[in-house]
Amino acid sequence: PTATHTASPTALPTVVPDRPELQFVGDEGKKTLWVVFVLMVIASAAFAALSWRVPVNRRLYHVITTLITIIAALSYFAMATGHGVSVHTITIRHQHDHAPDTFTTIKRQVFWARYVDWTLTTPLLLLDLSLLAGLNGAHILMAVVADVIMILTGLFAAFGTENTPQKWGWYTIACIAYLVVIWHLAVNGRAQARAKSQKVASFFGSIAGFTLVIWTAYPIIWGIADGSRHLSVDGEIIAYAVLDVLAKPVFGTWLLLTHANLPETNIDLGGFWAYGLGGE
Ligand code: RET
Repeated sequence: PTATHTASPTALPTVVPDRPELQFVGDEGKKTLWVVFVLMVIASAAFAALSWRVPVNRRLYHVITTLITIIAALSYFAMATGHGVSVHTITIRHQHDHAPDTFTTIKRQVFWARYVDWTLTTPLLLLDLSLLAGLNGAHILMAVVADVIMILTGLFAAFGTENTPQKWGWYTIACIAYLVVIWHLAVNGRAQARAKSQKVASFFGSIAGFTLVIWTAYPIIWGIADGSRHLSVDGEIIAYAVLDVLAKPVFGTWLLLTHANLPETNIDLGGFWAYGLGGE
């Protein structure tokens, strides 16, 4: 019996990797990145054009929303041209009953440009929603900081080392930060919106609900793609592309068109925003 249980390199079971060892972007992924870049440019131009039809003191949502798609366009340009990406080496441990553990390595591209984009655009999206609800400054600041923590710790998780608490530890912290964001919007935001008017409350309920569904898909995609590496790099690009188009251009169009017909959503800015405008 001892002979059969002696681990010798030749007796090791052949390791058949269940995931490809090289995970890089393909043609499908590259094409998708270019398509989304173009969509973000078109959305930016459309939002800017919409803003010219309203006086400056009613352009706050237009400015925020246009910045969101401009930043996304820049990030997609970077990714489409091969910038903002690093190769991450992942060591996978295989456990065997009667032999020492074996290891295989995977090399996978991680597009960190996304996290730069999200660090800037998700706070702006939250600002849109917070202003719509009429959230106060204290709640807005806490929601925005929790959101930035969520994205940055998500970035650390993406480059975390396997088989250490790094990866899933950071992921857990990011999820907790996400819950803080949801709490601010779902509980405080909803209460504030209700205090404004019935129409604002009902619109906020719809667009914040839409946002909640779309945003929640991101950590799920992350878990399948960057977490367990079961989604190819192209699959990941396509999944995020669909979500990004819904979260930015579709969200923005809905917000700006509704705002145009719902005067209660307007924020009285005064101060520096309208400085020099006189009575415009
Ligand atoms: C990560 C991974 C760590 C856990 C969580 C995440 C959440 C990301 C979200 C991203 C939203 C992005 C949007 C982009 C706009 O186009 C970082 C994926 C919770 C919610 C709305």
